[in-house]
Amino acid sequence: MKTMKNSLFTLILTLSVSILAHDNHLHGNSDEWQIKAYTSAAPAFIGDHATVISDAGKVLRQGTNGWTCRNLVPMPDGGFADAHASAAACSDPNAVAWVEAYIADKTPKLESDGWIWMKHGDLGVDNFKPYTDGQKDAGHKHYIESGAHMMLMPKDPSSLDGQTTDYTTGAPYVMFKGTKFVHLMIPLEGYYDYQPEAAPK
Ligand SMILES: [Cu+2]
Repeated sequence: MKTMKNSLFTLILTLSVSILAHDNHLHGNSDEWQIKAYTSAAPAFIGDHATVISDAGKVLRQGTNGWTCRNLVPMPDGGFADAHASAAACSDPNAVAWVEAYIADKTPKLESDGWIWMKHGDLGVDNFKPYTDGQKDAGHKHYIESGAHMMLMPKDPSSLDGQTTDYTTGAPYVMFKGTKFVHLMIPLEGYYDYQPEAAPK
């Protein structure tokens, strides 16, 4: 009887541990999951040496190359469904200043142009309206759910004046034109995976 109780206890313990481990894996909220998801927004030769910030703002890993990887949208209860939903991004120091300005709704002040890698894409925005992140079904006219891309965050917003805002040609295009958050989107392979109807015909 004692042995049976013991083995039942062991079974229940094993089951709970594996359910918990599975849960973390599915919901993308463990430190390990966050490091993997966020750093893989850049090529490994950058992501592997980058600092990683958790959703809670904690440094999960100190990097050595000046790049910082983190999520750009807040984590929902239970964690992210996948890296795409987290808007994982790896930014150089100038782009970090841009991201902080966007979060705080302040005018970005950059020392030089900044760069951001987003190989997992994100849940999208209206190309002309800041702070429409993830509002896919809100009826925005120029909503684009991005696949893999890079972004150039300009020190001088007027440097992008001559560039197109058309996101359906595959060429680099301007996002948030006429606002303090204007920047250049650079589509990479797979950019239109989440919105094939916007892809070049
Ligand atoms: Cu953008």
